[in-house]
Amino acid sequence: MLPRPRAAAVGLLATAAALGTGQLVAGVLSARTSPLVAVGNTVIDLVPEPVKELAIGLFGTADKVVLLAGMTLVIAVLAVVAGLLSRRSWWPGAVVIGAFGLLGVGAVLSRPDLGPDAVVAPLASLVVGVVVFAWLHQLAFLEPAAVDGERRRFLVTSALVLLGAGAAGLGGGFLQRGGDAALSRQAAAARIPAVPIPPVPPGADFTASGTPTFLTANRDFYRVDTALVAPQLRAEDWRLRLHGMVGRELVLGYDDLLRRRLEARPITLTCVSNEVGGDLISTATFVGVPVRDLLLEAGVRPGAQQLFTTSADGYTAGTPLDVLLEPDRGALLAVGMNGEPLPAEHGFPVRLVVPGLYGYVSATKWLVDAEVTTFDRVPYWPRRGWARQAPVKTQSRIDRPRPGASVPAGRVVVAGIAWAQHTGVDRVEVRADGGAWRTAELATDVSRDTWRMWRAVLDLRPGEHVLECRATDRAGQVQTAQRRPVLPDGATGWHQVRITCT
Ligand SMILES: Nc1nc2c(c(=O)[nH]1)N[C@H]1C(S)=C(S)[C@@H](COP(=O)(O)O)O[C@H]1N2
Ligand SMILES: [Mo]
Repeated sequence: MLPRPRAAAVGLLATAAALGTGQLVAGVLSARTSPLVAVGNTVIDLVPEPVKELAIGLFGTADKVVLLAGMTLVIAVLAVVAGLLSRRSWWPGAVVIGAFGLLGVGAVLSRPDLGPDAVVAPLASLVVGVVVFAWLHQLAFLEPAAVDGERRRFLVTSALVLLGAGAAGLGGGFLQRGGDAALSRQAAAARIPAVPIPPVPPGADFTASGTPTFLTANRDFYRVDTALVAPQLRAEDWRLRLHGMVGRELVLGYDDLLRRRLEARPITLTCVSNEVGGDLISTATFVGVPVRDLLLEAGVRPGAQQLFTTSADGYTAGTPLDVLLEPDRGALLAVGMNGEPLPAEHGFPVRLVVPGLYGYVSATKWLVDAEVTTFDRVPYWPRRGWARQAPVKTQSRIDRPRPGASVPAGRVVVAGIAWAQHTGVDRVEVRADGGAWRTAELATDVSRDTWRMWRAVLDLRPGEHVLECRATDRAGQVQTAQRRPVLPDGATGWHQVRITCT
């Protein structure tokens, strides 16, 4: 019988070799065919809604790292189990690893965005996993006569397998991060015509008092999507078909877009999964082609209700056409973000942005198809219980003092953000301990499509206090106190922050 540590090592090493191979082959072919990524993406699509919500609520933009770490742990445990099952003979473990490989093949085949040729990476992974397992297993048995030499041979081979797997995995990961896509993005920077970008007026934020900056740097911009790795597209290959209930179908390449009238607009994007007080909200200046121009050119036929958009990875969203066709809505097919081509994580080469609607009904990244259709076609999130219509709710958040902070009693500066995209923020009020509301000072107004910073000074006695804020939008709607969860169309309620004054 194999000693336990040796059996476990055989399982772990064979699995590492399998995963490394999968990553490498997928790096050469396409990142999304990596069995690891495909299984992860399948997990994302299959986990029940409450779990997903919890994950986004707990980990926010780090949810992907957490998922990958969890998967690694599960895989490592199964690899050890495979090894331990094979203490006598090689085949039980090989069967476990093979079954595991089949899971990868199945995951890749079930992806809506991948064809049958995508099985190459998971198949290579499966074969390497089983072969390496059988081979290491054979080496792992020690001939009593030649114990030392055999042990060294097993250790050296193991080390080489580990090195090879690591190199393949890293190399694959590097390739997957998109050599070609990254080059294409660099080239795009020079091709996007200079559009006059409205400067952010002085006084648009209160960063000195603890609010975010008015524009969010691209690397700090919140990220929410169902893609474990961002699709790596080249602008040169990009095509968008605008079709369905239209008079004339349009097929557009990246350069066709760039030749059109481009607009630059500061827009605050918000995720419907943003809890009261949450940080799934950011602002950028987007540059792109007005969606309305394209819809008018294609000619929307009577009876059409939504623009059903599909991303390169199969994700879908439905945006109400009456919103997109409003003369002053300002929806864009965006190519630029804060003076750069869209980053890969934010949809390079082209995404949709629509002021005033939560991202899941309006902000399709890696956009490749747009169909004018009725509400009969149900997109990704509404199929999972989320609303079809999702205007952003008037909300506000306290950024300073932080929850649990201890501050000197007396004059306490309270600062934060408020948003009511496409309506605009008219007023923000703050209070302590359920007392009288105090009207906050508002930062310079930039646009009704962006957030607005605010601050106020409260006079607080020593002891514990609960701070609350509420916004009023320009339609006169006061942010409701009623606490509602994010599902199905966005959280409501007042943000409360507990602090201690000393
Ligand atoms: N292709 C694709 N586009 C997508 C999503 C997605 O999962 N896939 N998520 C949407 C959601 S829920 C939000 S809130 C916004 C977030 O955009 P960001 O990641 O650029 O902040 O993208 C939207 N566009
Ligand atoms: Mo979202």
